[in-house]
This record gives sequence, structure tokens and C-alpha cells, in this order.
Amino acid sequence: MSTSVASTDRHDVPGTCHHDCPDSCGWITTVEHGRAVALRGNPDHPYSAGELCPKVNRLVRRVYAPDRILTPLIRTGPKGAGEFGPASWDEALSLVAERVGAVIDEHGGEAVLPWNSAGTQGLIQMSSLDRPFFAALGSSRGVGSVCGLAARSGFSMTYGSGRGADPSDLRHAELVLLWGTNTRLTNRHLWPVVEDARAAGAEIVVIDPMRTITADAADWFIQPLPGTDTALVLGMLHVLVRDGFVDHDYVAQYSTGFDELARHVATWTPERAGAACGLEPDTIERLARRYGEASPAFIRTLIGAEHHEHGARFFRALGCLPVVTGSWRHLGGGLARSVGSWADVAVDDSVFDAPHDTRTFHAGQLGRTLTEADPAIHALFVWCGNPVVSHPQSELIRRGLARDDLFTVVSEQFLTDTAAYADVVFPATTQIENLDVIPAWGHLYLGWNEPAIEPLGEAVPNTELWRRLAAAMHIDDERFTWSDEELIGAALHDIDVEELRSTGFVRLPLPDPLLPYAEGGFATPSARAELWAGDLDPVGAFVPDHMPAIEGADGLGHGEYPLVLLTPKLHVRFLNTTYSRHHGELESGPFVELDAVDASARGLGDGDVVRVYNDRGELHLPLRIGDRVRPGVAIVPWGWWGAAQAVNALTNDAATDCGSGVAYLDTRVEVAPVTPA
Ligand SMILES: Nc1nc2c(c(=O)[nH]1)N[C@H]1C(S)=C(S)[C@@H](COP(=O)(O)OP(=O)(O)OC[C@H]3O[C@@H](n4cnc5c(=O)[nH]c(N)nc54)[C@H](O)[C@@H]3O)O[C@H]1N2
Ligand SMILES: Nc1nc2c(c(=O)[nH]1)N[C@H]1C(S)=C(S)[C@@H](COP(=O)(O)OP(=O)(O)OC[C@H]3O[C@@H](n4cnc5c(=O)[nH]c(N)nc54)[C@H](O)[C@@H]3O)O[C@H]1N2
Ligand code: SF4
Ligand SMILES: [Mo]
Repeated sequence: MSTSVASTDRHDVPGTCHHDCPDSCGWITTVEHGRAVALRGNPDHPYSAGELCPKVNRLVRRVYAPDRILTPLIRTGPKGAGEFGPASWDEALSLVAERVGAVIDEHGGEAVLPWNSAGTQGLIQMSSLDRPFFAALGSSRGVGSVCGLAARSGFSMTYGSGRGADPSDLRHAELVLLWGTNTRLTNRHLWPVVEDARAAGAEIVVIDPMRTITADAADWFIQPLPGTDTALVLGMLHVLVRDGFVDHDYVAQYSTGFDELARHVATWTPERAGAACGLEPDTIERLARRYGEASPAFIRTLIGAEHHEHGARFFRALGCLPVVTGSWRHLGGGLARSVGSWADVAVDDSVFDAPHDTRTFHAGQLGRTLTEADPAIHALFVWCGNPVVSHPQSELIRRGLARDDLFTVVSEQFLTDTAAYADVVFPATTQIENLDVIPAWGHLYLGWNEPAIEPLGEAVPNTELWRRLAAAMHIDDERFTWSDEELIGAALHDIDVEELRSTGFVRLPLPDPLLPYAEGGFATPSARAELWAGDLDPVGAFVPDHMPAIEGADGLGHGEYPLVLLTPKLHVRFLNTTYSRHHGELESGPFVELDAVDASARGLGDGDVVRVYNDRGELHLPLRIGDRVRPGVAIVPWGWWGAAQAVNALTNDAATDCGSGVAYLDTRVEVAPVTPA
């Protein structure tokens, strides 16, 4: 296998998928005369085993799509109109240096805001040299995220860190709970492992307020109302304690607070829990007994259940289950979420940090930040994200971006709905054009990504963008002189980089198998799992005084907006908003789905174009009457951009109970006929 970039013959180059997806598949790009002609899964990759997905199978077309941005662009029309003229790098860099310099002179560094998401989750292209760059400007800082932080902080309250089991170890389980995760869609390379477990006799249970394709493939589907799972966990704990499923030895050695927890859950009978989450008490009894009896039982979760106002507390409570039953003792027991934090054993990205102690804003609340920050933000840099489509309160984000007194710089591959608001757009490379290392969050292999082709046009990797911007703004830091290889080398430790580069992947230096808490060793100060402790807000955690989806959430009147709106990833061919412009015709387009009871109560028929609305906005969408949600719950899938209306116009941007994360699934709407004009 050759790894050279410039070659005229046909050769294969190993790489790793960069998308914000747990699978981080290994791939091989075939290059002919300098042009990528095929991309297929690397059959040697231990996790993805030669398969990619319906999104990335079309990646090469996206790389060469005629609408790729290949030069810097300077805005010529009104903000948002997407009218730009091509510019040279020198012109664009000078304009940014002049305008951002003027903002800093007039308003100070904190009038500048960097904003990124995980368009690539690569070690150096997602975030590295941006840190010394923005630190030198003294910019404000974005903290928080719409993805993963609420789950992590909830687990950390119980375990002291977000670390859990290797998801692939569920193959050893006798019972698998897929809790708030749509494995077959969002984590597809784990599904064969689930099927292996089932073939060996395991029962597969899905717990989700929506009937997903994963629920359809389960042995047992449990459908609580959205945002009520903490009550379900408390009801399960009640049964486990009452019926003697507690591993008292494990609990005594490795946890604190069991007695207080047991006293508390004594009041959470299956009847009380069932009333809160809309389930029969028998369902909770049976689920808890199955969980207590199975040896071992494995919980797999990702981020689906975190987008509620009590999202972190749910994960904090969920973490108690495998401690109470001692399921952490066994291979195939315990609980898996993102395994991203295990990458710390080989990756130290703090080498890119720079002292930067300025005001912070929640990155999940960009609309509020751009419209309410005081003093205001006057210069914004966006890379690796499309917040006008992907982030809640998207109309507020548009309003912020449309401000005349805001100068916006976007680095992108395509003219997204967000890039359309930029003053200057810089052209970004795709994964087959840049070097990177990918720390995965769904398995324990680190991936290497060798560039397969030269960058198209004048596109540059993000690292090179920061180098050029630093030079244009006269910012000195030794790290701007480092090559991409040197940046990677500085951040990796305890791993054979040559082996990683030649094979394309290497397992993190961790015990195999990984049994993280078989003998305690939690990362809390006491080294014990904290089932109940004063500094963990246990009352808030275990007495959800209101179930957000049912009452009190979203700050919108429940009489006026009686439906809970779920806005899930239903799209097989999109990765968040990526690919929707190019593969959108292959998906059906946005729609709203209701249960027949809710549709007929409103006089609505299948196929009618209806209004879906709340105080934040209004969409007109075709109605589907279906059986995926219960009465009281509506679905509008998301991800389309361009001409399509974005459902995040309606969603709630309140932070979750850990201060980070966003409760975008605690959104209330009404659905009604379109009234003739
Ligand atoms: N095809 C495809 N794959 C993807 C993505 C994509 O866009 N397309 N996106 C990637 C990204 S960025 C991420 S973070 C992962 C996310 O992976 P997942 O967490 O698996 O995906 P989500 O669809 O966000 O949420 C999973 C499920 O949580 C359910 N849910 C919502 N509220 C609740 C609740 O209160 N309780 C319970 N029990 N369940 C609830 C939803 O109905 C949904 O079916 O997927 C990744 N993979
Ligand atoms: N309603 C609703 N909203 C959601 C979700 C949901 O389930 N429902 N899911 C949420 C989740 S889990 C997430 S993670 C977010 C994702 O939100 P975003 O990260 O904003 O969504 P993406 O579509 O992944 O946008 C990534 C962009 O980065 C660009 N990009 C890719 N690689 C590079 C690169 O190397 N350099 C540069 N400069 N740009 C690059 C791509 O072209 C793409 O436009 O959305 C969230 N929003
Ligand atoms: S998007 Fe996910 S499933 Fe598809 S190739 Fe990338 S890592 Fe694999
Ligand atoms: Mo995500």
C-alpha cells in the first residue's frame, strides 16, 4: 500500500472517517492520476471490518461536487443571500486582519468569538492551532456543546469521569438495554455485535420514546414519554432493592450512599414511576427483574436522552444501576456511552492550549450570544459547523448573523446556510485531502488519516488556515511553525506512531478486555461510585419534581402548545446536515408525523400540508400519520438545508441541568391546518 500523495499511477491510501459518528471507520481511497476514483471500507479494520455507510459511500462525489468552495470568497450581496465574489488568499486575509483588528481596537478582544462544532472530529483539524490564535486575540470563548456534555457530566457525578465500558463487550451480555440510542442508524457498526449477542442467547431491549428502526429489530421495545427516564430508573431501583437483586458486597466495597439511595427509591414504586413515564407498572417490574437476573446485563446509551432539561440527572441515575447490581464485575456488564475519554491514554491535546482567561458563552446558545451579549460580539469565526440548521433557535441565530455590525468569517467546503451569512469564506479541504488522527468515541482504536489527493483548488486544512491568519495578524507562537505531522507527534504518546501510520489504526494502550470498574477504581475523590452524596445535588438528581416533557418544560404555555416535539436523526444518508444538499433527493424531505389520535383530534389527514408552530417559528410540512410515537408526541426529522425549512427554528435552547448541553427535545408545539390566506 503506497502512502504518497503525488502519484500518477493507481494506488491505495489508507484513511479514517472524520465524521462526528461513533464508528470512525477505516477506509481506503483509490487514486488514479492524482484523482480519487473510489473509497471503500478497509477490510482489515478490527471494528468497521470493510463496511462504510450510505453517507460515506458517496463521499468522493461530494469531494468533487461542482459547488465545492475552491477559492476564498468575499460577500457582494446582502447577508444571508449567499452572493459572493472570488478573492485571492492575500485579499481575503488582509480584509479579515483589517476588520478584526478594527473590532479589537474599538471594542477589545472579547468582541471576537470563535465557534466550532465537530464537522471533523480529527485531533488537529477540529481544534489545535485555533487555540493559540484566539488566545492571542484575547477573544471570548465558546464552551459547552449540544452534543455529549450533559451525558458526560451526569455520569461523572456518579463515577467521577465519563469513562465506561467498551461498547463491543456487549457481545458477552445476556441482556442488552439500548437506552436512548438508535444503534442501527447512528452506530451501525455496533449492530453486528448486538446480533452476535442475540445469537448467543441475549435478549435485546430498546428504550426510546420513538419507535426507531432499532426498536423494530429489538426483542422488547419499551416506549416511555420523552424526558421521563429518570423515573423509570428509580422504579427499577425500587424493584432491585425490594426483591434482593443488590450485590451488597460490591456496593459496600466500591460505592457510597447506598442506604440513602435505598431509602429514597422506596417511595418510587412501579406505580409511581409508571405514572410519571407513561408505562404500565408491570413493564417496570419485569424490566427490573430481567436486569437483576441477567448475568451479565449491559447498558448501551449515547446522547438521545440528554436533550432534556434534566438530561444530566438521567445519566447520573442510570450510572447507579450497574453499581447496585454489581454488574461492573463482569465482562459484558456495566454501561457504555462515548468511549472518547479513553483516548487520553494516548492523546494529549492540551499541547495546543494557550493561556486564555476571558468571558465564555454556551456554544449551544449561539443565537442568544449574537443577539444578547453585552458588550456585543462584533467578529465571529465559524468552522466545522452549520449552526443555522443544526442549532436550536435557528431563527435567532439568523437574526444575529444578519447584524450589520457583525463581521463573520466562515471556513467551509460548501456554501451552507451558515456560510451564506459570512463576510469572508475560506475554502476547507475534505478528509481525503488532509492529514489527521482520529480518536474514536465508539471503539478503542485510534485511526490514522493519510491525505490521498492534493487539496482541490485553493482549499487548505484548518491547521493551515490558522497559520495563515496568524501570519496576517502578526501573531507569534512557535506552534504556528510546526507541520501537521509535528502537531500530531506532539499530541500522541505511548503509541507506536509508525505502526499507526502504516496500518491506519492501532488499539489504545488499554487492558484487553477492558473491565474498568470490576474492582472499583472510580475517578471520584473517594474512588467509589457516589450513589448519593451531598455535593452531587442528590435531591435534584432523584426527585425530579416535574417531568419536563409532561409539565413545566420549555417555558411555553402547555395549553397552547400541547405536543412534545422530537426532532430526531432519521436520515440514513445524512450526517447531521452534511450530505443533505447532495443526497437530499434520496431522502423524502422534512415532514411531521403524528399518531392517528392526535391527527384526528385536529381534523388532519395523512398527506395534508399542516402548520407546525410555537412562539419561535412556524413550518409548513406534509403530515404523516404513523405509529412511531405515542399520542402527545410529534416528530419532525432534521438535517436538510438550502430550500428546506429547518426544524431547529422551533427548538428550545435552554441549557440542561448541568449548565451545558441543550434541552432541544423539551420543545412544545401545536399542529394545525394551514389556514387559507
Ligand atoms: N445516519 C446518521 N448517523 C449518525 C448521525 C446522523 O446524523 N446520521 N449523527 C451522529 C451524531 S453527531 C451523534 S451525537 C450520534 C447520536 O447517536 P444517538 O444518541 O443514538 O442518536 P439520537 O438520534 O440523537 O438519539 C437516539 C434516540 O434517543 C431517543 N430519545 C430522545 N429523548 C429520549 C428520552 O427522553 N429517553 C429515551 N430513552 N430516549 C430518548 C430518540 O428518540 C432517538 O431515537 O449519531 C451519530 N450518527
Ligand atoms: N433538532 C436537532 N438538532 C440537532 C440534533 C438533533 O438530533 N436534532 N443533533 C445535534 C448533534 S448530536 C450535533 S453533533 C450537531 C451537529 O451540528 P453541526 O456540527 O453544525 O452539523 P454538521 O452538519 O456536522 O456540520 C458540519 C459542517 O462542517 C463542515 N466541515 C467538515 N469538515 C470540515 C473541515 O475539515 N473544515 C471545515 N472548516 N469545515 C468542515 C461540513 O461541510 C459541514 O457543513 O447537531 C445537533 N443538532
Ligand atoms: S459516517 Fe460513521 S458509519 Fe459512516 S463511514 Fe463515517 S464513521 Fe463509518
Ligand atoms: Mo452529535
